[in-house]
Amino acid sequence: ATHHHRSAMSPEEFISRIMEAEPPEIYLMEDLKKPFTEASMMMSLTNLADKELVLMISWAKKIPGFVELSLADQIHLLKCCWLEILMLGLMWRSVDHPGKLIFSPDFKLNREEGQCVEGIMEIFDMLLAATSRFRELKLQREEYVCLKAMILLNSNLCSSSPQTAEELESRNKLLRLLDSVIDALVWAISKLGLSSQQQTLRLGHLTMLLSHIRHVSNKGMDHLSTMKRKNVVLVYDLLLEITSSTSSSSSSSQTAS
Ligand code: AOE
Repeated sequence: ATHHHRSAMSPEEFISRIMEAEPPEIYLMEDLKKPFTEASMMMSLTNLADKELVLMISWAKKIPGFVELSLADQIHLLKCCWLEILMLGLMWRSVDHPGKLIFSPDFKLNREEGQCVEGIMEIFDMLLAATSRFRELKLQREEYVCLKAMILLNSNLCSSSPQTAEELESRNKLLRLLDSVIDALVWAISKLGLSSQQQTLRLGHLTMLLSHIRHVSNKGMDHLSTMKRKNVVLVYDLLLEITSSTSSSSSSSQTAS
Protein backbone atom coordinates (compact mmCIF):
# COMPACT_ATOMS: atom_id res chain seq x y z
CA ALA A 1 0.00 0.00 0.00
CA THR A 2 2.92 2.35 0.62
CA HIS A 3 4.45 1.77 -2.78
CA HIS A 4 5.29 5.17 -4.25
CA HIS A 5 5.17 6.00 -7.91
CA ARG A 6 8.82 6.34 -8.81
CA SER A 7 9.78 9.45 -10.67
CA ALA A 8 10.45 8.92 -14.36
CA MET A 9 14.04 10.03 -13.91
CA SER A 10 16.87 7.52 -13.70
CA PRO A 11 19.55 7.99 -11.01
CA GLU A 12 21.99 8.82 -13.79
CA GLU A 13 19.74 11.56 -15.12
CA PHE A 14 19.05 12.86 -11.62
CA ILE A 15 22.77 13.18 -10.91
CA SER A 16 23.46 14.93 -14.18
CA ARG A 17 20.68 17.42 -13.36
CA ILE A 18 22.13 18.20 -9.94
CA MET A 19 25.64 18.37 -11.38
CA GLU A 20 24.37 21.02 -13.80
CA ALA A 21 22.73 22.86 -10.91
CA GLU A 22 26.10 23.37 -9.20
CA PRO A 23 26.74 27.05 -8.54
CA PRO A 24 29.77 28.69 -10.18
CA GLU A 25 32.91 29.53 -8.21
CA ILE A 26 32.55 32.74 -6.29
CA TYR A 27 35.33 35.26 -5.92
CA LEU A 28 35.30 37.59 -2.97
CA MET A 29 37.01 40.33 -5.02
CA GLU A 30 38.22 42.28 -2.03
CA ASP A 31 41.61 43.52 -1.06
CA LEU A 32 42.15 41.33 1.96
CA LYS A 33 44.08 43.57 4.26
CA LYS A 34 46.24 41.28 6.30
CA PRO A 35 46.66 40.95 9.17
CA PHE A 36 42.94 40.48 9.69
CA THR A 37 41.07 42.03 12.54
CA GLU A 38 38.00 40.42 14.06
CA ALA A 39 35.80 42.90 12.22
CA SER A 40 37.53 42.61 8.85
CA MET A 41 37.56 38.81 8.85
CA MET A 42 33.90 38.59 9.86
CA MET A 43 33.06 41.18 7.22
CA SER A 44 34.78 39.19 4.49
CA LEU A 45 33.14 35.94 5.62
CA THR A 46 29.74 37.61 5.70
CA ASN A 47 30.18 39.16 2.25
CA LEU A 48 31.12 35.77 0.87
CA ALA A 49 28.20 33.99 2.55
CA ASP A 50 25.85 36.65 1.27
CA LYS A 51 26.86 35.99 -2.34
CA GLU A 52 26.76 32.24 -1.82
CA LEU A 53 23.26 32.31 -0.33
CA VAL A 54 21.85 34.07 -3.39
CA LEU A 55 23.35 31.33 -5.57
CA MET A 56 22.14 28.66 -3.15
CA ILE A 57 18.54 29.65 -3.77
CA SER A 58 18.93 29.27 -7.55
CA TRP A 59 20.77 25.99 -6.95
CA ALA A 60 17.91 24.60 -4.86
CA LYS A 61 15.37 25.57 -7.48
CA LYS A 62 17.28 23.54 -10.05
CA ILE A 63 17.03 20.34 -8.02
CA PRO A 64 14.40 18.31 -9.87
CA GLY A 65 11.14 18.49 -7.92
CA PHE A 66 12.19 21.16 -5.41
CA VAL A 67 9.99 23.91 -6.82
CA GLU A 68 7.02 21.53 -6.84
CA LEU A 69 7.15 21.47 -3.04
CA SER A 70 4.98 23.98 -1.21
CA LEU A 71 6.56 27.40 -0.88
CA ALA A 72 6.46 26.99 2.90
CA ASP A 73 8.47 23.76 2.64
CA GLN A 74 10.96 25.31 0.21
CA ILE A 75 11.59 28.17 2.59
CA HIS A 76 11.69 26.00 5.68
CA LEU A 77 14.19 23.59 4.12
CA LEU A 78 16.56 26.38 3.10
CA LYS A 79 16.21 28.10 6.46
CA CYS A 80 17.13 24.90 8.31
CA CYS A 81 20.19 23.90 6.33
CA TRP A 82 21.87 26.93 4.74
CA LEU A 83 24.93 26.79 6.99
CA GLU A 84 25.32 23.02 6.54
CA ILE A 85 25.21 23.51 2.77
CA LEU A 86 27.79 26.30 2.94
CA MET A 87 29.98 24.13 5.15
CA LEU A 88 29.81 21.07 2.88
CA GLY A 89 30.74 23.31 -0.06
CA LEU A 90 33.67 24.69 1.92
CA MET A 91 34.83 21.16 2.75
CA TRP A 92 34.61 20.17 -0.91
CA ARG A 93 36.69 23.17 -2.01
CA SER A 94 39.23 22.45 0.74
CA VAL A 95 39.51 18.70 0.34
CA ASP A 96 42.80 18.81 -1.60
CA HIS A 97 44.38 21.46 0.66
CA PRO A 98 45.16 19.85 4.04
CA GLY A 99 45.15 22.38 6.89
CA LYS A 100 43.52 25.12 4.82
CA LEU A 101 39.96 26.35 4.45
CA ILE A 102 39.33 27.50 0.89
CA PHE A 103 36.43 29.91 1.44
CA SER A 104 36.95 31.10 -2.13
CA PRO A 105 39.82 31.01 -4.63
CA ASP A 106 40.86 34.45 -3.38
CA PHE A 107 40.09 33.89 0.31
CA LYS A 108 41.96 31.00 1.92
CA LEU A 109 42.55 30.68 5.65
CA ASN A 110 44.54 28.34 7.84
CA ARG A 111 43.53 27.62 11.42
CA GLU A 112 46.06 30.05 12.92
CA GLU A 113 44.48 32.93 11.06
CA GLY A 114 41.34 32.17 13.05
CA GLN A 115 43.10 33.51 16.14
CA CYS A 116 41.79 37.03 15.57
CA VAL A 117 38.13 36.05 15.88
CA GLU A 118 37.06 34.88 19.30
CA GLY A 119 35.80 31.30 19.19
CA ILE A 120 36.36 30.76 15.49
CA MET A 121 39.37 28.44 15.74
CA GLU A 122 37.24 25.80 17.40
CA ILE A 123 34.86 25.90 14.41
CA PHE A 124 37.78 25.90 11.95
CA ASP A 125 39.17 22.77 13.63
CA MET A 126 35.84 20.96 13.30
CA LEU A 127 35.60 22.02 9.64
CA LEU A 128 39.16 20.85 9.00
CA ALA A 129 38.52 17.53 10.74
CA ALA A 130 35.43 16.77 8.67
CA THR A 131 37.33 17.83 5.54
CA SER A 132 40.11 15.35 6.39
CA ARG A 133 37.51 12.63 6.71
CA PHE A 134 36.23 13.38 3.19
CA ARG A 135 39.85 13.32 1.98
CA GLU A 136 40.39 9.87 3.53
CA LEU A 137 37.23 8.67 1.84
CA LYS A 138 38.31 10.23 -1.48
CA LEU A 139 34.93 11.89 -1.90
CA GLN A 140 33.87 12.03 -5.57
CA ARG A 141 32.08 14.98 -7.17
CA GLU A 142 28.97 12.88 -7.93
CA GLU A 143 28.78 11.82 -4.30
CA TYR A 144 29.32 15.39 -3.12
CA VAL A 145 26.38 16.77 -5.12
CA CYS A 146 24.13 13.99 -3.82
CA LEU A 147 25.12 14.66 -0.22
CA LYS A 148 24.40 18.36 -0.65
CA ALA A 149 20.93 17.67 -2.06
CA MET A 150 20.39 15.20 0.79
CA ILE A 151 21.20 17.84 3.40
CA LEU A 152 18.65 20.18 1.85
CA LEU A 153 15.86 17.62 1.55
CA ASN A 154 16.51 15.96 4.92
CA SER A 155 16.86 19.13 6.99
CA ASN A 156 13.19 19.59 7.71
CA LEU A 157 11.95 16.05 7.93
CA CYS A 158 11.38 15.62 11.62
CA SER A 159 9.70 18.93 12.37
CA SER A 160 5.97 19.66 12.53
CA SER A 161 3.72 16.97 11.11
CA PRO A 162 1.58 18.05 8.17
CA GLN A 163 -1.96 19.22 8.95
CA THR A 164 -3.62 20.25 5.71
CA ALA A 165 -4.00 18.21 2.53
CA GLU A 166 -1.59 20.53 0.77
CA GLU A 167 1.04 20.07 3.48
CA LEU A 168 0.59 16.33 3.25
CA GLU A 169 1.05 16.35 -0.50
CA SER A 170 4.20 18.43 -0.25
CA ARG A 171 5.50 16.11 2.44
CA ASN A 172 4.94 13.07 0.22
CA LYS A 173 6.69 14.78 -2.68
CA LEU A 174 9.59 15.52 -0.35
CA LEU A 175 9.86 11.87 0.69
CA ARG A 176 9.85 10.73 -2.96
CA LEU A 177 12.52 13.30 -3.71
CA LEU A 178 14.65 11.93 -0.88
CA ASP A 179 14.23 8.44 -2.36
CA SER A 180 15.56 9.77 -5.67
CA VAL A 181 18.61 11.31 -4.03
CA ILE A 182 19.37 8.14 -2.11
CA ASP A 183 19.06 6.13 -5.34
CA ALA A 184 21.37 8.64 -7.02
CA LEU A 185 24.00 8.32 -4.27
CA VAL A 186 23.79 4.52 -4.35
CA TRP A 187 24.22 4.67 -8.13
CA ALA A 188 27.22 7.01 -7.84
CA ILE A 189 28.86 4.64 -5.36
CA SER A 190 28.15 1.65 -7.58
CA LYS A 191 30.24 3.28 -10.34
CA LEU A 192 33.41 3.12 -8.25
CA GLY A 193 34.16 -0.56 -8.79
CA LEU A 194 33.90 -1.64 -5.15
CA SER A 195 32.62 -4.94 -3.81
CA SER A 196 29.01 -4.78 -2.70
CA GLN A 197 30.15 -5.01 0.93
CA GLN A 198 32.46 -2.01 0.39
CA GLN A 199 29.67 -0.09 -1.37
CA THR A 200 27.39 -0.56 1.60
CA LEU A 201 30.10 0.58 4.01
CA ARG A 202 30.85 3.64 1.89
CA LEU A 203 27.18 4.63 1.87
CA GLY A 204 27.18 4.32 5.64
CA HIS A 205 30.35 6.35 6.12
CA LEU A 206 29.24 9.14 3.79
CA THR A 207 25.79 9.50 5.32
CA MET A 208 27.18 9.36 8.85
CA LEU A 209 29.36 12.35 8.00
CA LEU A 210 26.16 14.34 7.57
CA SER A 211 25.51 14.15 11.29
CA HIS A 212 28.94 15.69 11.91
CA ILE A 213 28.12 18.48 9.49
CA ARG A 214 24.84 19.14 11.33
CA HIS A 215 26.83 19.27 14.57
CA VAL A 216 29.41 21.73 13.20
CA SER A 217 26.62 23.82 11.74
CA ASN A 218 24.90 24.04 15.13
CA LYS A 219 28.19 25.11 16.70
CA GLY A 220 28.68 27.63 13.89
CA MET A 221 25.19 29.03 14.51
CA ASP A 222 25.98 29.47 18.21
CA HIS A 223 29.19 31.20 17.26
CA LEU A 224 27.43 33.47 14.78
CA SER A 225 24.86 34.51 17.35
CA THR A 226 27.57 35.47 19.84
CA MET A 227 29.17 37.50 17.05
CA LYS A 228 25.81 39.13 16.29
CA ARG A 229 25.46 40.15 19.91
CA LYS A 230 28.76 41.95 19.45
CA ASN A 231 27.31 43.52 16.27
CA VAL A 232 29.96 42.02 14.06
CA VAL A 233 27.70 40.28 11.57
CA LEU A 234 25.11 41.84 9.34
CA VAL A 235 22.09 39.73 8.56
CA TYR A 236 20.20 40.04 5.32
CA ASP A 237 16.74 38.69 4.69
CA LEU A 238 17.47 36.53 1.72
CA LEU A 239 14.11 34.85 1.75
CA LEU A 240 12.86 37.61 -0.48
CA GLU A 241 14.97 35.95 -3.16
CA ILE A 242 12.82 32.87 -2.96
CA THR A 243 9.46 34.56 -2.69
CA SER A 244 10.06 37.15 -5.39
CA SER A 245 10.86 34.70 -8.16
CA THR A 246 8.79 31.57 -7.58
CA SER A 247 6.22 31.02 -10.29
CA SER A 248 4.26 28.19 -8.73
CA SER A 249 2.60 30.07 -5.89
CA SER A 250 -0.23 32.55 -5.82
CA SER A 251 0.67 33.91 -2.39
CA SER A 252 4.15 35.12 -3.02
CA SER A 253 4.22 38.16 -0.80
CA GLN A 254 3.01 36.73 2.48
CA THR A 255 6.45 36.01 3.89
CA ALA A 256 7.96 39.43 3.32
CA SER A 257 8.82 40.66 6.78
C1 AOE B 1 31.10 28.43 5.82
C2 AOE B 1 31.14 28.22 4.47
C3 AOE B 1 31.15 29.29 3.62
O1 AOE B 1 31.19 29.07 2.31
C4 AOE B 1 31.10 30.58 4.11
C5 AOE B 1 31.08 30.79 5.49
C6 AOE B 1 31.11 32.18 5.98
C7 AOE B 1 30.75 32.36 7.45
C8 AOE B 1 31.43 31.25 8.28
C9 AOE B 1 30.95 29.87 7.84
C10 AOE B 1 31.08 29.69 6.36
C11 AOE B 1 31.65 28.79 8.65
C12 AOE B 1 31.40 28.96 10.16
C13 AOE B 1 31.84 30.33 10.60
C14 AOE B 1 31.16 31.39 9.77
C15 AOE B 1 31.56 32.68 10.44
C16 AOE B 1 31.62 32.30 11.95
C17 AOE B 1 31.41 30.80 11.99
C18 AOE B 1 33.36 30.38 10.56
O2 AOE B 1 32.09 30.21 13.04
C19 AOE B 1 29.27 32.41 7.64
C20 AOE B 1 28.82 33.82 7.53
C21 AOE B 1 27.36 33.87 7.73
C22 AOE B 1 26.88 35.23 7.61
C23 AOE B 1 25.45 35.31 8.01
C24 AOE B 1 24.58 35.55 6.85
C25 AOE B 1 23.16 35.62 7.28
C26 AOE B 1 22.40 34.44 6.76
C27 AOE B 1 20.95 34.53 7.05
C28 AOE B 1 20.27 33.40 6.37
C29 AOE B 1 18.83 33.49 6.62
O3 AOE B 1 18.40 34.34 7.33
N1 AOE B 1 18.02 32.63 6.01
C30 AOE B 1 16.65 32.72 6.33
C31 AOE B 1 18.44 31.54 5.12
C32 AOE B 1 18.47 31.90 3.68
C33 AOE B 1 18.51 30.66 2.84
C34 AOE B 1 19.26 30.78 1.58
